[in-house]
Amino acid sequence: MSQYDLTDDQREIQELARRFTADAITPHAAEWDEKHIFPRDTIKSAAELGFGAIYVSEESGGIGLGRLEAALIMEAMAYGCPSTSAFISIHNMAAWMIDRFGAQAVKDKYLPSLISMDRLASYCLTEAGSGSDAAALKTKAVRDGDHYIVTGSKQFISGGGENELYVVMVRTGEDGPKGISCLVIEKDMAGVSFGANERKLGWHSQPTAQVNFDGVRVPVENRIGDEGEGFRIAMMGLDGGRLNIGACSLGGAQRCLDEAIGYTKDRKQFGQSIADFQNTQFTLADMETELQAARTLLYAAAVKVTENASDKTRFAAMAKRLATDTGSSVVDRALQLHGGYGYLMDYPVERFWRDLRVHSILEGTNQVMRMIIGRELVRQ
Ligand code: FAD
Ligand code: 2MC
Repeated sequence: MSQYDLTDDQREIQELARRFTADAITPHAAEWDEKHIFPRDTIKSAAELGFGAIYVSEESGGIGLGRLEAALIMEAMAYGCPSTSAFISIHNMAAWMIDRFGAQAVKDKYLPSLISMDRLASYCLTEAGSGSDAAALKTKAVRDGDHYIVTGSKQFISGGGENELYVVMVRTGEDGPKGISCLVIEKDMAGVSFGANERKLGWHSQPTAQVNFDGVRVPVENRIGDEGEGFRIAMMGLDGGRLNIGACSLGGAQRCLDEAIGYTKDRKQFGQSIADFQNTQFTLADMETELQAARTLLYAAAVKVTENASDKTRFAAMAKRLATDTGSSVVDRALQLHGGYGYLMDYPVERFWRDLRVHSILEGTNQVMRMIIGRELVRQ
């Protein structure tokens, strides 16, 4: 076994996720997209394979895998539907934050239902006035005895209005990152409300909505980590989330590369398969090469996050940047190779083109990724 190859266990988990995707995701993804169906039952069935708690510890009831295994699962599921795969990734990020930083009481309260995906979790950092500058968030949590009173609003929340639990970054102290804490807030707590489901270019299989808090009383025991630790916890969650979003781009792009190979072999123009044109083969060659390069970096970054390497954040940012940009570029070329048919909803490529576009924006824009990478380079 080569140093750079997957282990047998990793191949097994990849195969499991691929089979699940082929059976439960791929046949339905176009309909979910077209009709804006949120596939709650399919998501729940992913939990039966442990995919609701991929890197929640075994001690807490998760399957305790590493970030490379998580990336393999996300990549495999994105081959069918990047939007649904990414949704499951966000749930995993929230569950991991509770497991890694929560006290036993909050873990006992929430983890079992998150692991089984009877309850689904959102991650709430962004606000209308603070997207890239996340540490400027204003949602306020004021202590009142055994509770916090939470007031404010979160923007663009994946799963907003649908999910039962919200892992929310709130301000409990001073301005800036050190005044931020992390609370678990339930959908049914008094004072929680939701904006309309956003109308989006892609990611149609999942809702995105504003989440509003109007004097919501949240027990202090729902805090994850200490007061003032919320920003660091949020960023550590995103180290893994960014890998997964990158993996979703890789899976989606791989699907489109495979579609493009099949299509160009079948389609004839000028009396021959368009796959026989050198331009087609060169285009396919570049797509494959760039995809493999991005995948290699992403898998290396995933190992660094698992091992808590000192440069893990930079590697996760580099991997997210490269995988999402490469993914979109590969899908765009696949669409071009389909000619006019690539633009039609009769073929899957246009859906992947729309779904992957947002991966360069969310979980930190690719400009923010460059900022994280560049800052560290000049600091060294
Ligand atoms: P801005 O921060 O206003 O950025 C606008 C532009 O300015 C971008 O191109 C950006 O790169 C650039 N820019 C900003 N600062 C700099 C800088 N310093 N240097 C160079 N360029 C800069 N958030 C959550 O918390 N939870 C979710 O579940 C969630 N889900 C989402 C789902 C969808 C479909 C979308 C679209 C967004 C979601 N988000 C979520 C929010 C997402 O993380 C933000 O949209 C993203 O971080 C960018 O913030 P912004 O939209 O406010 O853009
Ligand atoms: N791990 C651990 N600690 C971290 C960290 C990480 N990955 N990143 C930052 N920190 C710490 C950092 O060390 C510092 O602590 P200290 O002062 O003790 O050293 C503290 O957090 C503040 O960090 P910075 O000084 O880097 O904060 P700054 O405000 O300058 O910039 C930036 C942070 C821009 C990197 C951050 O705001 C960011 O990532 N912005 C993008 C926002 C984002 O990704 N949003 C995604 C929302 S979720 C989503 O889209 C979904 C679909 C779910």
